[in-house]
Amino acid sequence: MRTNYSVILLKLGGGLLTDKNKPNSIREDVISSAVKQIIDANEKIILLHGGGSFGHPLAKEYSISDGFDESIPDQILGVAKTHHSMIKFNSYVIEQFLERNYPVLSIQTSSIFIEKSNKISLETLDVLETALDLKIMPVLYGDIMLDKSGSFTILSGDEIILKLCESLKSYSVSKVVFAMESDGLFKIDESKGKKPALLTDCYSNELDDLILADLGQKIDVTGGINSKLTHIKEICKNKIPVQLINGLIEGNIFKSLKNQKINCTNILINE
Ligand code: IP8
Repeated sequence: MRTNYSVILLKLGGGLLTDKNKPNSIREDVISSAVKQIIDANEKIILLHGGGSFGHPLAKEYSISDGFDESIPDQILGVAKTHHSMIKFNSYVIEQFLERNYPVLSIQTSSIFIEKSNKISLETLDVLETALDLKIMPVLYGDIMLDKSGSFTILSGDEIILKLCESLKSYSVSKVVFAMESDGLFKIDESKGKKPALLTDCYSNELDDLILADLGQKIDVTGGINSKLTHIKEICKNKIPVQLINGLIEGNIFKSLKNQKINCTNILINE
């Protein structure tokens, strides 16, 4: 029995949860604090996390985002290894919730998304929406995605968020929150000698004129800040506000989920 509930989509960036410079390294304190804040907030949420030091190094080593390439040794094995590495990372996150007796359900991204004729197709949302109905928090993650034409790629957490914003049927998304390692988006500030300045409140129709400062993404195979901006623009087309927050600042995740004021980037929707 579904009514039209609203849900928050929260992505914990892989760079926030892991040390991207060290393969398979977990920032235990950061994850533990994020988990606690999400439980304390007690809101209806779909949680996503990025690949961090589990997904990106392998995806890069085997050029998974570029698709099937016979000339790359063991590339197919690399697809399997990348997926398995994400499962291990995801299991750690899931365990943190279960240890605190909070019901979560890991949903395998590569089992519900597939690429068909250059379009990402979402096979079913039923599991996700039924989990929400049952007050279980679905948890998805950046993963490999198979392509019906006999190839594959990487599906990032940002892309999953966009797809969910476009496709959820019984739930409306009240906002999308990206928890990252910085306070939000930084723009080039001409008045300050082109020094980067935090973009605080901004309307979605102002996004096209933005020149963002790229503060470095290191090993990211799914694109840097400009790719994030592209996704944000698409999310906003669905009339959904977006907030980018610093997940390293204690309490920020909780405050964001509770709509309390924080120093961050808020992308607001034009009426
Ligand atoms: O960190 C990438 O997801 P993202 C996932 O959300 C993999 O871009 C497997 C690299």
